Amino acid sequence: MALNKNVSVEDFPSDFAWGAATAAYQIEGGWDMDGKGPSIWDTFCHSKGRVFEDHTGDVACNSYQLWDEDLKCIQQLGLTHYRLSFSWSRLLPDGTTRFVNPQAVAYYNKVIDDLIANAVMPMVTLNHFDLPQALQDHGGWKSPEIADVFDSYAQFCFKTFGDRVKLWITLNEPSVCAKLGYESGLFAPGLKEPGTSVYLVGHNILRAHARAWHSYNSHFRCLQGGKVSIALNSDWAEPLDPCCPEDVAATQRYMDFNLGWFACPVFGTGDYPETMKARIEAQNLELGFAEGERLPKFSDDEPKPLGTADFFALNYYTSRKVKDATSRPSELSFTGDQGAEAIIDPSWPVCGVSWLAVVPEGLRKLLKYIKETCNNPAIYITENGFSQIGPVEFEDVDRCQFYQDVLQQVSKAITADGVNVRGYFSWSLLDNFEWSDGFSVRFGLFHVDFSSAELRRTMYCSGREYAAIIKRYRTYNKLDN
Ligand code: GBH
Repeated sequence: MALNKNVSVEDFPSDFAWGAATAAYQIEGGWDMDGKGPSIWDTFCHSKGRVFEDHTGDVACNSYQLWDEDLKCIQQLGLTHYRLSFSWSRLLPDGTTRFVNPQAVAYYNKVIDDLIANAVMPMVTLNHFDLPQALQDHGGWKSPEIADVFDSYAQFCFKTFGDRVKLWITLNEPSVCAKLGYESGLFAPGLKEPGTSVYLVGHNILRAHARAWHSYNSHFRCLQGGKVSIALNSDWAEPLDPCCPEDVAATQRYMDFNLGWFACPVFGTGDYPETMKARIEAQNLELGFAEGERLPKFSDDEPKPLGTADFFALNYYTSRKVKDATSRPSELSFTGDQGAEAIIDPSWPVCGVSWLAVVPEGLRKLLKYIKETCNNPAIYITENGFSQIGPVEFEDVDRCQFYQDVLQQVSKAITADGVNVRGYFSWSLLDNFEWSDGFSVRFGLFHVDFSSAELRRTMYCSGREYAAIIKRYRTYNKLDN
């Protein structure tokens, strides 16, 4: 089947970021090498029955020792930007600045210097799910002290790497961290405390992020001139029955409970969405909680989250149809509070994992929604991708078509909807450790042969496709001469 090639590279601004993304625990391996402390994902994977076939990130793509191979992949794609995350417990083994691991500093210095020597801008996420275990032992994201500890870690990173790193993401996907880590327990630390911890965790993440942004703003921005944000993931949602007012309201609640939970405090009103506060209050009454319980309030005695992002960092994967669920018996859970059921439209193709319905046009609609509800921010799409499962297909035509389609949607958002999209990062550079799915799900532009000792990287057809788009863009903008 011939590909429908439709990306018009001339629609993208001449300083657009063409990137790919990874995360430390998913690629690095070297889980206890050179003085690294354990993270909650080390603990989680080492206890049986948590992850698909008990896979672990002990070795993963071994990027800790094979960074040179990753760099070759980045060069082959012609990326202008690379998004990576630091392993907090590699840099600070017990999570605090009491002890700094010099070998970790040397490793990330080399990565950053090599990127810059190749004219690739690093975008660094300070923490992508892998909280130091030592901090989990003190309550992790449930502990109010975590905001200060994170701030110290962030300041240490700004001080050490900020002369060269100009794009920072404090934390990745707070809603996933809170919901999967503390509500469903599918991700580390694996706690199942539905309807309660999820809001406390979300709150402390916002507090931690706000502190780090303020630290950057007061002590580093002037000298280093970089930008700081937090990566928020969101589905795009539409009512199952657009003529049913309850479904329409439920759809707004779904957006508010997922995106608005973090976007409203940072980009909007400075507080949680009204729909969220109202539903949780109503449920509190029904379930015998006191007024104001469960969803914390922002205190006047510390930095507020409003305005603490220099751009919008969006991770988009999929879309949902939404149906009202408020008439169901009250249940103590995040979904119960949300009062909305999310459904995959049967006409949408699903790639690899069951949650990933492929809806490229949802990205364009979501970008427009963010423009309209978040004050027209500069937006980097910090993750977006397509997975494969089962026998490896090097000629991954569906993924090739996906990148064509999704980038066409981004170009329409820019040209037709006037959204200020500044960059696009494919998830992911490499096949890697896909959290609770282990190595069974492959998101890479490069295949990694996990059965070979060398962990050989081989470009998929979709990698060539993405490289060709970037090449056309570079030629059009005369970036290579
Ligand atoms: C991203 O999250 C992560 O940032 C990245 O590390 C990851 O590799 C990538 O997705 C691909 O998965 O098991 O039914 O409860 C995207 C948001 C949230 C989507 C969790 C999948 C699990 C659904 N993800 N969700 S379920």
